[in-house]
Amino acid sequence: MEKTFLMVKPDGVQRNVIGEIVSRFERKGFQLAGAKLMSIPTELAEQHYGEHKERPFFGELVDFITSGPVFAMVWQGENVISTARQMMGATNPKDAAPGTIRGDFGLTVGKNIIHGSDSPESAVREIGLFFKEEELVEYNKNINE
Ligand code: FUP
Repeated sequence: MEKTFLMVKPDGVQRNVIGEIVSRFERKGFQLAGAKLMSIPTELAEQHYGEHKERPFFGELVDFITSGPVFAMVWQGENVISTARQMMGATNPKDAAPGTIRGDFGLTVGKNIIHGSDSPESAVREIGLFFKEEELVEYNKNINE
């Protein structure tokens, strides 16, 4: 079953929307496979955002994501990678449609509430960066049967 890595960023944790965000993915029909509240070490943040290393906002990105706890999650289900991205909305909350997570809760691109893997390759990479195999749980909720 397809899996993706989703993370409520420090601004989302501070704004008390962890529950709301988890609830949206649950109600959609996706299944939670792992989750933890954690502080991201600088080294992990730099690895996670490695593709942006040369961008001018890289330093701010790493500072922000390490500025407070995040809620890291693995979700699974049919087309979860692209559907979760749709549910998150555009990267810049000013362009994100109402009804999406960023459209409803975010204001600026620097603080856009949630991260989600953008491809099968980044999902595998990011799940591996944040979770050990034994932290992920396999169980059957019979949702789509
Ligand atoms: P997304 O995949 O939607 O998270 O977006 P990107 O991978 O393009 O960007 C990663 C993060 O960099 C975003 F969540 C916000 C931040 N960012 C900026 O701060 N400024 C920019 O101009 C672009 C992205």
